[in-house]
Amino acid sequence: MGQFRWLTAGESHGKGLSMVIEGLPAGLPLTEADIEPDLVRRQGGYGRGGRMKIEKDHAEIMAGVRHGLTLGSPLALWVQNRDWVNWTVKMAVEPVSPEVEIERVTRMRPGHADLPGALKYGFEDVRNVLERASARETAARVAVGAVAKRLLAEFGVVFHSHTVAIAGVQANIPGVIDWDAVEADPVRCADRASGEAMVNAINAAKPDGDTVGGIVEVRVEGVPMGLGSHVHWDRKLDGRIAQAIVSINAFKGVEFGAGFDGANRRGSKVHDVILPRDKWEGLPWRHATNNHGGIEGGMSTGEAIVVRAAVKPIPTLAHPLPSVDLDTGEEVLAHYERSDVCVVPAAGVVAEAMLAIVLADAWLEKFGGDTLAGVRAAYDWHLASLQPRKG
Ligand code: EPS
Repeated sequence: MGQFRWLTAGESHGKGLSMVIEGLPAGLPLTEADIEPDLVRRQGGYGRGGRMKIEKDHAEIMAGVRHGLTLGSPLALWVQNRDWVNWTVKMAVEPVSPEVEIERVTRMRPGHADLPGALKYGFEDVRNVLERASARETAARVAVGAVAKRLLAEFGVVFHSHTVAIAGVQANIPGVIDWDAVEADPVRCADRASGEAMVNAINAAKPDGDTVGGIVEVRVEGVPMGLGSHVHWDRKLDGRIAQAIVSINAFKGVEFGAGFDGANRRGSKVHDVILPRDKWEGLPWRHATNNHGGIEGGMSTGEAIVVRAAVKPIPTLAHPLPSVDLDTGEEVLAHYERSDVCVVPAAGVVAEAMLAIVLADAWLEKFGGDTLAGVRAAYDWHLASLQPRKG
């Protein structure tokens, strides 16, 4: 743990987002073009608000790469906020003259960080909380996640995500998913008819000034058996993934494989039979099914890692809920600026990024080395070791 270390900084309407990653091996091919596609994917999805028309996220590599290869030194990234030009006074870094009146936010939004954040940090202006609590920060996570994916791509690890539900509309998930169709779908749904119904649900919420949440699923192929560990609680791969996923803004739940549904079945209908060697295809030690979602005993099994997560409706409502004023404690309507009706399609991309970060960390813990060649040698040795013990 802590092999792939990273930090983000940045306020939603500040100058931009800064990221530092420490622990990448030297010699990994990396360019800004490797990060771009996920930033574009995160900005899309039906139901976003006006902000996404302003931003055009691009991650600039400020340090850690020379001539297209990582140096083993910290990688520094920068994503500019295009909206900053509209906030230079309200979000000025330097003190502003007392003559300039800065309108404070005091009408706290239920469901946001406003109330506990303002009280905990002693603020009189809720903006000091909401700027950092904003999901703008997920752009930083996606940039870091794209770097993690670039490392894992060297070993054939592939990430996908899709929308399983929006506003209670459940997707009819096909047995084999056409991932290009998911990327082309306005809500990133694997079934067009279900996606259409989801779009209708978003359209129905908008005139009511309301928001909608949903469920996303991430599938990761190509992770070998043996990442994570059974020996201690904080080394368990599923525990680490759960923490990372639930740390994403508005995420309220996570499940692996059969998840909550598995809790209602008998054991014989949940546990995945281990297949004998004459049935292994490609990988060693295959299972007949994947209800375990690719992780058993806190370790990857070699099957696809399948994680689903619940995303609550975002709390900034155009028709605000009743709330309380920070100054007076009296009832008021909650603050409203501008917001999204639905962020579920983008949430899948963010969940992919967090999963990639945890897997890159676990990868470097198991196969770590100062150079990409060293990581590859440890990986190759591990794969070769995954054989029946006798014969
Ligand atoms: C957000 C509110 C909206 C979103 C924002 C998250 O921003 P604004 O307040 O500028 O309208 O668009 O998301 C992003 C900026 C982004 O890049 O995803 C919030 O309050 O959480």
